[in-house]
Amino acid sequence: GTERPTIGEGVEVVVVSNRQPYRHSWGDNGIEVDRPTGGLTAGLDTVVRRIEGSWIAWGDGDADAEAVDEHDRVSVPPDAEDGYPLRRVWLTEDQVDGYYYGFSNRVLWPICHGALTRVHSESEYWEAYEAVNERFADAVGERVGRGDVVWLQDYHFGLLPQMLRSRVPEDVLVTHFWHIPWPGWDTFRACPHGSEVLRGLLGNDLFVVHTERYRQNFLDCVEAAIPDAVVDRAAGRVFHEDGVTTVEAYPLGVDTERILELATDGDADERWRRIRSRYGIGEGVRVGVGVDRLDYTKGIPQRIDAVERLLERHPECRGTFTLVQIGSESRSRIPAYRELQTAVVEGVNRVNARFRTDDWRPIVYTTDRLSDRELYTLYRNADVGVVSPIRDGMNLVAQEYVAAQADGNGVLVLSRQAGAHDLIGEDAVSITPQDTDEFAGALHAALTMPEERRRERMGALVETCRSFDTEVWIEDVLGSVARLREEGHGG
Ligand code: ADQ
Repeated sequence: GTERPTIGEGVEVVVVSNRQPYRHSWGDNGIEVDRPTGGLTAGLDTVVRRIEGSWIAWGDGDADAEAVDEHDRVSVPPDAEDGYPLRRVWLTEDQVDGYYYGFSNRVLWPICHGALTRVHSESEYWEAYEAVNERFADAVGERVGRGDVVWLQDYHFGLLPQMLRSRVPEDVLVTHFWHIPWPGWDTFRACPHGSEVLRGLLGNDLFVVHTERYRQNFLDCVEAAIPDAVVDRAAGRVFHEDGVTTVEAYPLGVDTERILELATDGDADERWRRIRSRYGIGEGVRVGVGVDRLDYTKGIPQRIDAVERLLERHPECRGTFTLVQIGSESRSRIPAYRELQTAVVEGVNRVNARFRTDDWRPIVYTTDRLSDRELYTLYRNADVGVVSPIRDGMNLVAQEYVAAQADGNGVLVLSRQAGAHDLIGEDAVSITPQDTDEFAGALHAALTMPEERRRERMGALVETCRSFDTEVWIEDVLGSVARLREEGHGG
C-alpha cells in the first residue's frame, strides 16, 4: 500500500494490551487457535506483522496454552512468514479479580464514562492493579532494548508507563493509546488513586486519546491534580519532574476497505437471505441494526424504549420494521453487567409481547457471535444503523456500519455522547438516547428519509470515515513517535 512512516532501522515496537490477539488451546487435533472479538486487536495484528514488532498480553484462558506457546511466536496461518513474538503474562484468579474486574472495570471504566454511581472501589483492587502493572513492566523490561518503542493500549495500564522508567533504557520511547473517554476534572476527581494514575500516565512520552475534547480534559486533570506539572496548552505538552509528555488526539478508525470487501464478496445476497430467514424477518420488513458488548454505557435499554415508542406513535411501523440487536456477553462477573443483561432480555420481551404478530417481531435479540462476513453483510443491508451509547470513547460499530454501505443508502442514527459523533455526527441523525421521544422521532425520520437525501448523507459519512481509517490512525501515531524520536524524546 502507501508509504509508511519509518520509526528507525532496527527499532522494535512492542505492543502491550490486556486482550491477546490470539488464544491458543489444546483441541482434538492438537493446538487450536482462535481470535477474540474486536476490531482493535485485528487492526494492531496487521501492524505488528508489518513492522515486525512483538506483543505482550494477558494470557486469558487455557493454562495449557503456556506450554503451547513456549516459543512465543504466533504465525496464523501456521506457516505464515510474518509471525511475531507474542508473550503472555499469566495471572492468578485473584489478580484477575482485582486488576481486571476490580480497578479496571469497577473504578476506571465507570469514572471515565461519567457513571459515578457505578464506581465501586476496594483496596484489594488497587493492590492487584499495581501488582499486575508491575508484572507487565517486568515483561516489557525483559523484551525491549535500546531505542525501542513501547506502545501501550488502554486503561488497564495506568501505572505501567511510570513503572517502565526504571526498567528500560533511557532512550526507549513509551506511547499509550487510551480507548475510552477522558472525563472532565469534575468527574475524574472522584477517582480513587486518581493522582497516582495521572502520575503513572505522565511516564509516557506520548499519550494519545480519540478526540480533542478528551485531550483538553486530560490536560485539565493534570493541571488540577499534579501541582508540580507545567501544562503548555498550545503545544499540548506537560512538563514534569521526570520529563515531557506530549498529548495528542488521533481518532481510531476502522479498516474501511476490508469491511466493504467482506460485505460484498462471494454470495453476499444469499448470505443476507440466510440471515433474514434465521432471524425470521419477512419480505418487505425494514431492518435496524444494533451491535454492542452488553455494557451499561451502550444505551441498549434506551434503544428498546425508543423502538417501543416508535411503534406506539407510528402504527404503520408495526409489521414493517424490526430491530436486530446483537449483544455480546461481557464482564459478567460484575453485578451491574448481569443486571444489564437481564434488563435487556426483559425489555425485548416486553416490547415483543406487546406488539408481535404471528409472522413479525419488533425486536430480534441474540447473543450470537457473528463472523465478520455475516456482521458486515448485516450492516450493509440494514436500513438503519442504531448506535446509542450513553457515553463511548469512540464507537467502532458506527464506523463499521458506514464502511459496509456498498449501496450507499442506509441511515446512521448516532448518540451525541459517542466520541464518533465529534467526527461524523454532522451527517448522522443525532440523538440523546435518554430522550425517548427524540430517539423514536429519529428512527422514524431515518425510515422515511427520501432516498436522495440518504445517499447524500451516507456519501459524506463514507468519505469522512475513510479519512481517518485504521491506516491513517497508525500513520498518525507512528508519525508522532518518529517525530519525537527525532527531537530526542524518549526517556
Ligand atoms: P468497545 O467498548 O468494545 O471498545 P466498540 O468500539 O463498539 O466498543 O467496538 C466493539 C467491536 O466488537 C466492534 O468492532 C464490533 O463489531 C465487535 N462486536 C461486538 N459484538 C459483536 C458480535 N456479537 N459479533 C461480532 N462482533 C461483535 C472500546 C471503547 C470504544 C472504542 C473502542 C476502540 O469503549 O469507545 O471505539 O474501544 O478504541
